[in-house]
Amino acid sequence: MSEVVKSNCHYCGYLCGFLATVQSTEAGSRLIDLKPDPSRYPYDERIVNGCHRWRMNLEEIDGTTRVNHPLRRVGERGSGQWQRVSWDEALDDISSRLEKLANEHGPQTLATAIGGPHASFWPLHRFMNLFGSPNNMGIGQICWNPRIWIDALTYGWPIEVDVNPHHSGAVFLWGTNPADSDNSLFWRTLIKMSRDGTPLVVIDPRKTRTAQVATLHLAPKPGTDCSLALAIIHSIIAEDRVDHEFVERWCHGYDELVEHVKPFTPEHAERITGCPAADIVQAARIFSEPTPTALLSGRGVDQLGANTAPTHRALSILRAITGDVDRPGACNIMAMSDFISEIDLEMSDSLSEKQRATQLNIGHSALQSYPGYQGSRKLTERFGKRLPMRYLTSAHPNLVWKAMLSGEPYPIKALICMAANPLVTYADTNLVYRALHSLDLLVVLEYYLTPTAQLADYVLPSAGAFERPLLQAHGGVANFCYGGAAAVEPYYERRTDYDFFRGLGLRLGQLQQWPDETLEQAMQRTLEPAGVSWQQWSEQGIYYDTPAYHKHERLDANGLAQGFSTTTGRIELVNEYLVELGSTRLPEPAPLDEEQDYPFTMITGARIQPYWASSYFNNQRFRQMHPEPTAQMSEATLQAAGLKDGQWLEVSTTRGKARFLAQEAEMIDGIVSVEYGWWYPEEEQGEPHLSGVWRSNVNLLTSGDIEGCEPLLGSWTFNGIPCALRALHDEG
Ligand SMILES: Nc1nc2c(c(=O)[nH]1)N[C@H]1C(S)=C(S)[C@@H](COP(=O)(O)OP(=O)(O)OC[C@H]3O[C@@H](n4cnc5c(=O)[nH]c(N)nc54)[C@H](O)[C@@H]3O)O[C@H]1N2
Ligand SMILES: Nc1nc2c(c(=O)[nH]1)N[C@H]1C(S)=C(S)[C@@H](COP(=O)(O)OP(=O)(O)OC[C@H]3O[C@@H](n4cnc5c(=O)[nH]c(N)nc54)[C@H](O)[C@@H]3O)O[C@H]1N2
Ligand code: SF4
Ligand SMILES: [Mo]
Repeated sequence: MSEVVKSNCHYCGYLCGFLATVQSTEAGSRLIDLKPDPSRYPYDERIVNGCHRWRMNLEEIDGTTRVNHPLRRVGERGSGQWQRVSWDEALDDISSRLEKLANEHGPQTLATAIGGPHASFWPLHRFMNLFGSPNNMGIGQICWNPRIWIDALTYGWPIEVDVNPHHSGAVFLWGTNPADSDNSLFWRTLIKMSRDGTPLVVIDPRKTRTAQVATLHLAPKPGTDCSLALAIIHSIIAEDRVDHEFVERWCHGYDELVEHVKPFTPEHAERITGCPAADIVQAARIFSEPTPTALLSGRGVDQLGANTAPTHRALSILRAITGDVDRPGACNIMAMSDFISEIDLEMSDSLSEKQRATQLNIGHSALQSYPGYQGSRKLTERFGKRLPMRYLTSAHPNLVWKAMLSGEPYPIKALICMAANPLVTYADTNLVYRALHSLDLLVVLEYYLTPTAQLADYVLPSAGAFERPLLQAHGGVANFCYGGAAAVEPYYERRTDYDFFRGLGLRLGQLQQWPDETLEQAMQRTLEPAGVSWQQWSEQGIYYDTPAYHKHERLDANGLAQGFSTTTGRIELVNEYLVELGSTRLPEPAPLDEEQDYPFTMITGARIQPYWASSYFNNQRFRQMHPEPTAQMSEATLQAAGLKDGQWLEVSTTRGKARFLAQEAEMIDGIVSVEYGWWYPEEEQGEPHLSGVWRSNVNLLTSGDIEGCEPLLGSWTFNGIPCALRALHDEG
């Protein structure tokens, strides 16, 4: 007997809807066919046709390379020898060991590590809040958080960039390459807009596929973006193309800004960034046309170490002085959700002040911390809004790894890793490796035996797409969520990550706080306040409220305009709250990293298809499409380094070395763009090989040392790292 169920792919954050044919068998329900579902958000025929990944679902759900049973380490850590155990045995043992460690060292001795936006992380955060540990670490400091924080403090709440063919007069893409990082309609919309004559400006050191369709491409030296943005602001002011009416009424600190940007002339920026002054002026003119301009930034800006926050501040000012805030075709200040939002799901208010004060970031990231959060909450709460707390206050990975190794300022003895592969994706693989080895308890929730999982005490099998319901809610800062129901029960002994944290919680006295037996029930409860039933929602695949614009003009009960929920009630060009936290009044570029003997500059992790971070390297078809890890550079750089296109080379930094295949590409000279995520799932597991993690893993070359991180957010540098290049004469 078979039936058709509406469910979702989850091989990227887009969560396309599919019609899943499910057959009942003696072994349980089985997924036997998938068809794109035109009835549900975000269906687009061209997306699924162009997508390399979704057909993998049918092969992978029954995959023998997946982790299918709870595994306990036998033998030395990393020996690659496992014993199958039951979930109850695993949960009983893990919970009693955690209890013992907490009694000895305090609950903060347990850390968690999370990854990119694959999963619902709130069950992990809820567990940690109730357990009493503030020490969740992630990659937020270099992905998403910088933009969310700076926009929230400049405009009072995060924005959604509104690239809209009907309204946008121009589009700026700054350090983002949707041609390769986004399977969605967004990229196709951009191509169409650019064909229809909407000016598209791309700011990227590489001539990416996105840059190839641009009207104007500015290729700055990595990390010089703040100077570039300040020069664009300078030029807009100098040519008197500011939206004076908007600025006078709604912005704070404009006169100071005018003084501040005086030295940042286009000619000055040309010397620093390498972009021609005439192009900078042209970019300023395009940006400041009276029609709305949509400006979207990406990881090129988030991963600039000390320059991350200043650059974001300059970009947020750019939107403000041209009136491109909460305006259709530019951006929308988002709403708090009608359904239960992240902050309440994660139960952040249950973590005591005393425990918050132990978080490993205090004194190092003034904003990305509990005190930083509390100050911002006073501002957003005036408009009844609360940002998610756990992710935006996360512990700093570098301090957590070092606490594992040194016991300072206190010991970190246990780590739970969920939907993350820190040995490959976090900065400084050697440090991460030594830290993982020092642990008393390492638990990894995974689909695969990743290099990180190979070092674990327990690897627990997670339920994936079609085996679990999905509800994605834009990190708790917007009033929309999308996803759908599971199609089948999890195969083998896989369980949802929710089940794991609930199972642990119930064993550790969190009896009241996990009322829902299943993830689906928890999601039904999440939707209740919005007045939609689970059936209704999963049928449609989305809950959505039409965004309102120009909300600052709304009148309150006293007839006063609402303004923005910042310290001054205006858009803060001079950011009073950041000043309170010890930052400069206006954005100032930080010096770039330089190292003697490392004459080239490395950027890392530019997205490639068909891979995703450290995932899908097990797919043989993909490996044929893109067989080797590359280091791209211009013809002149190849020559300067004594390399040939297609030759293996060694890239080295002060941290280490790794090998890549040289590939000629159009980009500025002196820069090398190195792929990230590489390991070899087909190769030998366990120590010392760990499926080839030591060969071409770019994070062997990166550093997250706290001393070099940005002081508000703790962002480290993945783009703009001094490196050396050396030809290799073997096969790699
Ligand atoms: N040098 C350098 N490093 C980078 C970057 C860079 O540009 N340069 N980019 C950074 C960025 S932006 C990000 S987001 C990170 C990504 O880093 P990660 O998130 O660590 O990497 P992924 O490979 O995406 O995912 C890790 C694992 O999650 C598992 N997984 C997927 N879904 C689930 C789930 O629902 N439950 C569980 N339990 N497991 C699941 C996958 O099998 C995979 O092994 O990398 C960061 N690292
Ligand atoms: N195929 C694929 N898609 C993905 C992912 C994946 O791993 N694979 N990862 C997902 C994740 S986790 C994320 S966060 C998003 C990221 O999405 P994007 O932000 O679009 O990611 P990137 O392709 O890394 O784009 C960053 C661009 O910044 C440029 N850049 C590097 N240094 C600088 C600099 O100093 N200044 C400027 N202006 N630009 C610079 C790089 O050349 C690169 O083209 O993609 C998501 N989509
Ligand atoms: S774009 Fe492809 S991988 Fe992403 S959800 Fe849709 S079908 Fe899956
Ligand atoms: Mo990311």
